[in-house]
Amino acid sequence: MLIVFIGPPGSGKGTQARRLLDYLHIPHFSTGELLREARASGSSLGQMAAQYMDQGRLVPDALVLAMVDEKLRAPQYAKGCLFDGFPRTVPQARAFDESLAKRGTPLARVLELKADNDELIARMLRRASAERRTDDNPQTISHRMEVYRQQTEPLLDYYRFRGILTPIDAMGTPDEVFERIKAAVNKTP
Ligand code: B4P
Repeated sequence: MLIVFIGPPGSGKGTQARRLLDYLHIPHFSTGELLREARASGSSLGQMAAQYMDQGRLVPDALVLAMVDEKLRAPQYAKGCLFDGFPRTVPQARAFDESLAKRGTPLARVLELKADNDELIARMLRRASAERRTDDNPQTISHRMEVYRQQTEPLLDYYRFRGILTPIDAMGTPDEVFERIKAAVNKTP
């Protein structure tokens, strides 16, 4: 089963992906985590990506797609996967579709996590003090929200049109949100 999580920063993509992978026993593929790992490794990709991430901008499609293409060749992703934070733009979604068509593995479901702006900001500010992520500061957070509206929200129509988009209320505790996600996944053919 191939599942995609789409949602604004702070909506719980990473949080819920970790729960769902334990439930479905499929691997987790987070472009945010891969980019943070690339950055920590000091690779040229990581250094380039860091400049965008620290400003709250999306890493350019060509860089992300090259990284995804290489990583997705690993056999562990052949049967099923939970994509968290990818695709994030319409060009990424189109390239992703082409690659899935070649593999003969269509997307089963796209889950859209929805939460109020004030709650999203509060969550990221709490994470800022706990984890010290370089992109969790008030200025960058507000830019990331704007980038989501401009560059990622158009993807919702792309998947809604195909009948595979399910909105999930991401307000409430992580356990409450996870119950809604499980219900949506269990209805997926
Ligand atoms: P991501 O790593 O995807 O980060 P994010 O959008 O902030 O979401 P994340 O998954 O980390 O947070 P979550 O909502 O779970 O991306 C970071 C950056 O990488 C992007 O800005 C971009 O620059 C780059 N990037 C990544 N993918 C890319 C792509 N495909 N193309 C281009 N660039 C890309 O949780 C946030 C906090 O809320 C946590 O502390 C969590 O504990 C808390 N929380 C979650 N659910 C909660 C709940 N129900 N109640 C209370 N707190 C909750």
